[in-house]
Amino acid sequence: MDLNVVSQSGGCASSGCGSSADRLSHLPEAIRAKVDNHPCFSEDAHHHYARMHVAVAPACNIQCHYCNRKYDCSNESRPGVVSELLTPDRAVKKVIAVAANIPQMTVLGIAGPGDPLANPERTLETFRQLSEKAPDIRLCVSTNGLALPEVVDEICKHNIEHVTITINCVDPDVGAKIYPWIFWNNRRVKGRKAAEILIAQQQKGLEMLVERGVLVKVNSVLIPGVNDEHLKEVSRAVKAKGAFLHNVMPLIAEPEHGTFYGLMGQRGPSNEELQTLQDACAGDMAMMRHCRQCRADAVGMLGEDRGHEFTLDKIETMEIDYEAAMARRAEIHAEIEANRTAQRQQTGEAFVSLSSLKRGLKTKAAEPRPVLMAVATTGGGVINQHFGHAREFLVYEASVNDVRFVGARKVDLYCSGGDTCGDAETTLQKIIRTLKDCEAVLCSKIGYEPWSQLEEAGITPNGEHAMEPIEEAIAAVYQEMVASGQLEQAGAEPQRLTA
Ligand code: CLF
Ligand code: SF4
Repeated sequence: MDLNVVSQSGGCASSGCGSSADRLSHLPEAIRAKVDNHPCFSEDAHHHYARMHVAVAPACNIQCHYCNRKYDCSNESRPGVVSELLTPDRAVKKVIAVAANIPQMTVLGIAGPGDPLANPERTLETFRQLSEKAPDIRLCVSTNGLALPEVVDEICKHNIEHVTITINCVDPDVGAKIYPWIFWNNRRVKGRKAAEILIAQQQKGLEMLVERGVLVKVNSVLIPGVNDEHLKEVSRAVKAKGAFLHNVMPLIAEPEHGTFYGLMGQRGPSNEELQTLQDACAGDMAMMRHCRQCRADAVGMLGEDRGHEFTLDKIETMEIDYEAAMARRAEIHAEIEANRTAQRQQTGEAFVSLSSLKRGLKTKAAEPRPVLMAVATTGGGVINQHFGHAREFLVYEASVNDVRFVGARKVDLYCSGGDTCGDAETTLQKIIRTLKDCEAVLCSKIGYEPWSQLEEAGITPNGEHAMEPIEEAIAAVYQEMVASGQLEQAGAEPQRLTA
């Protein structure tokens, strides 16, 4: 079965696309059921559902040049983060507590702090207990792939439906620049030979998982000058083997993290470089663009971390009736699904109206140019956050074809009140720099000061679409921009279109 059918790249060009939620609608029912509420495997689900990680796996069997072992595995996490290590028993207690208190949680992932499959007993014991005690939670694991082929059958036994393999290259010459060594058959193997073994294991593991019906996401770290061009070939190769989704993440390399790349001054990609490469790979397979490079002990919606609410001492004091919590979770999931259906319908109508714009054009040259817009949201798929409270903005591209998600951009908190107000101007300038390629910011509210500075920077603040579904609101703002004539392409015959 070809699983590579989710298009997040704009997809159908002619008649107006469905929303990101609709882009799953053509998948076979069995696959859709596995991804529809997984916040990483479905872009739309990440607005509505949460995940958690438990850090049970301390050891690693390879060395990546972007990793310092004092910190979490950088194959999924932001470098420089240290997670609290748990035993499998404690991890299971924590999952039960979180699942009972955060009803949106649908997935438990193990992603570090080392490589989960280099710690097979701890990882598999955690999964084994959870598949018995919390059968309504999906299980997910992330690995560098070296030990994968040997544990694939164990993974399947424990009901693990989603696996992520970090594959940065399919060429050992490229690999030799990323991995100084691997630990293989009780000895350290270095250089090209190490990369050759790692690549062979990753590819074999991927094939074995696909054969067994497990959904595989491939993560790749984009390292400018090392594997940037090569990642297009990686995307083609993993698609051909049946991977479901490709997540190209930016290298984060700072000297203070003490990694090889950080210390040697290897730079990470700009937002534009990342987006260009994701677009180039999107021709070959479905791309994940909403990854937040979570901690190995992250809890909550993607982009938020509620781990401090579930420390071991707090968990000890919680009385949990998991049967009752499961029933409540099921009710809340039904409410979420009803909301999603309503949002899909509203967004679908907005998209039909977008496509009518296109039909009204005389020539391709007259087509209004696409526009990037940033959105402040706390989740739920709607515009519901004050500009000053946003810690990240979701960036979308609107065009006459559709509205597509481009990526999440983290920012410092502009308005935290109290003593930090003296820094506000500087922080605001940083936010404006982060959003410099956007032409509008949609939020529930915004203060006078940021409003005027955004306008001065050529970014139009917009608080008129509070509580509306994101894609619908963006489509409406885009149509207003088209109608005002501000998006006409240079040299095109002027047109005045109405939505
Ligand atoms: Fe965790 Fe990873 Fe499973 Fe998701 S995270 S193990 S697939 S449940 Fe998701 Fe976080 Fe990105 Fe990972 S946003 S870092 S891709
Ligand atoms: Fe670090 Fe993860 Fe690479 Fe291991 S696989 S070296 S933990 S980034």
